[in-house]
Amino acid sequence: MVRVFFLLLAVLFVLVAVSLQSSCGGDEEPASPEGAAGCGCDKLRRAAPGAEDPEEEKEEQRASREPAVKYTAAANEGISEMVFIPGGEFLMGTDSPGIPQDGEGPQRPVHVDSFYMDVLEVTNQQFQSFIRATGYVTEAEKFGDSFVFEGILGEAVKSQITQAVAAAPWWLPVKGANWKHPEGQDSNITDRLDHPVVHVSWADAVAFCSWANKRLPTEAEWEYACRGGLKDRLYPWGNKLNPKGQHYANLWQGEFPVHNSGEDGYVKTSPVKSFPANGFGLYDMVGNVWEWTLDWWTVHHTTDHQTNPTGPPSGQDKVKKGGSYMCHKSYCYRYRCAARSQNTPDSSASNLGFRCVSSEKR
Ligand SMILES: [Ca+2]
Ligand SMILES: [Ca+2]
Repeated sequence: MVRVFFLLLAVLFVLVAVSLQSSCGGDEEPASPEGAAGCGCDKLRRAAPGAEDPEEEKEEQRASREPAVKYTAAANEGISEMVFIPGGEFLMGTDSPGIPQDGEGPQRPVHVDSFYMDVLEVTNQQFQSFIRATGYVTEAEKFGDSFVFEGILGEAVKSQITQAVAAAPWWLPVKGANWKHPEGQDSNITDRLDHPVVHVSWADAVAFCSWANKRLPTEAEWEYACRGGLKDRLYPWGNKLNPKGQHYANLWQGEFPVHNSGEDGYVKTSPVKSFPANGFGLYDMVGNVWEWTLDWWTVHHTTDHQTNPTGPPSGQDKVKKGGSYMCHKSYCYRYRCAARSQNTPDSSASNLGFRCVSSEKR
């Protein structure tokens, strides 16, 4: 049925009205780690009116340095458990990049100060508390749509869609899709309050963390935390994807994008904490949903030793880390700590979420 849908898609007028390129999509590339470079992860991009407006760009750049929206943090006490991440030195990136074009290398010495990090990806329940307390309206709600992976959509919704992302046709802009209606108006989060929130833009994530008196992690903090105290390993738990035949993250098993066997138990998002924590006690650092970071995107990195790096001062895209339930080695080998991808800050999708950090205990 999915193949039939792709055939239909091929004859449909493909508009790239919103080229939001979130996560791991597959790619027209062959099934090899190198092929993962073209997963279309960076194609999800809203063709926002006025995107060329230099004033708007400046505004976005200012927003990268300070929370876009500040809220009182009343009523959010204990909203999410945090764990202490002891600061230290680590090797960021890799000299054996799975996807060199993503700027995974070179490996470089970095120091990060101690901080606290949410143990879990921010859940629907937590995001719902934020919305109820503040009346915040997400960007996807303002735009009126968001990107949903076609493999998790019902036929009725799919039949009404006449657009797709040219470079990644499995991404469909779905009317009415947002954090509380993940697959469009007919869906809801009632039975997945303990799943990570999705369809949140970078600004939405910043707004939530600000409300909780927290902030997004820098890419360096995120990667340091991902490694869980291990040195130069691929994954938060080591170098083997499935030690002793066990799954350690919610990823994609099967042939992307046509068949997800769900061998790890989930074909979509999973409840947070469904897989083992890493050495720092953090869950789902790789897989489940991509996680926004504070940094602007660049693929050029200095090899000089850095302390608490925060990325370039400006840019067009924000860095996201960790891969998602859509990641498979053949198309999106991005569920490694050194892996990275990017999206425009206003992008949102059915596999992109976040977690917050704080320099002080919350
Ligand atoms: Ca899975
Ligand atoms: Ca994750």
